Amino acid sequence: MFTKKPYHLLGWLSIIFGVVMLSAGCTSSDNPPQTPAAPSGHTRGRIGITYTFKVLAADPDADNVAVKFDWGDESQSEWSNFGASGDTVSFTHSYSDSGTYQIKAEAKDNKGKESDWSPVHKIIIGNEPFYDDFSSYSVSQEAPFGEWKIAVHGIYQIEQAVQPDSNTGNVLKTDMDGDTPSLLFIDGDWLNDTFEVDTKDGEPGIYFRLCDEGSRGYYVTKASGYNTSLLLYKFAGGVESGTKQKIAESVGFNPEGWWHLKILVNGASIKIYANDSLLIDIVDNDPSLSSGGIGIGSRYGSVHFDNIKVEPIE
Ligand SMILES: [Ca+2]
Ligand SMILES: [Ca+2]
Repeated sequence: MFTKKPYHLLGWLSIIFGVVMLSAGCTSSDNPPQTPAAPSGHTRGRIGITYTFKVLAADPDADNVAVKFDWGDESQSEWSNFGASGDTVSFTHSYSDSGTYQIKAEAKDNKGKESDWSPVHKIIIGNEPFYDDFSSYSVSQEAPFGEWKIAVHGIYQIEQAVQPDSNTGNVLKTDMDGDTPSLLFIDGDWLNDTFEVDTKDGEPGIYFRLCDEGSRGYYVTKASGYNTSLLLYKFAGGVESGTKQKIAESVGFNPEGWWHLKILVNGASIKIYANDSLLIDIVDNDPSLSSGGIGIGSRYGSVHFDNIKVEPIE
């Protein structure tokens, strides 16, 4: 039919050409936002507590972007307000049941184009125990791995070594970055619990009730050299340059090789056992540090860790 009426063919061709040009114009001027990276935030929490999760949203055309979260409990957030491309957007959420939830986010630009869903961030709700013997990582692997996140830059590497049980296996070696103490942590929210670690060498930092992404909390360390003691500090404003306050000390503590630390926190009571001896037993009533995460790192020199265990007290 077009051959009989060539002017119709020309008309159709010009329409098709116009549509192709129009859509080419659209795709070059409005691409969807980049698929966001997995949201960040707590990996462990408790029922009914509100936690903050963050995601960075960016658009290749530098359009303003809004973000929406899927909380993994069959609920989603509203879209956020539009903000500048490259901004980090925060949302809060609480869970009403225990379980493991997969949190993801998507972005849309102010022209209505939506990104794909991000990879998921997992959170375990319900005051669950935690255990890590580092066997699930590969030798020479460096943190972050598993649920461990870096709060302060340093060296965190899986090594093969003789473990506390005398068998050869994976342990974690942490070291300082220049003069700065290192801190690797689990962004959990345990209330009352026992926290146990095996450690050897150097002066470890063993942190508990960590809040604000590891920037404040308690830590235990061992002083070696001229003074040998087990020390308990409270710190705020980061372990690198913030304030610290010594709240307990047990002198004459100088173990050889692997030693076992157990911290029992229950309300304001803090009991610290080293190789099963109760060395520190104090009450520190501080409502701003009533729950939080755990951490390990080097206060001085190179330190080894194995068999990290947290068990909530019901
Ligand atoms: Ca765009
Ligand atoms: Ca191990």
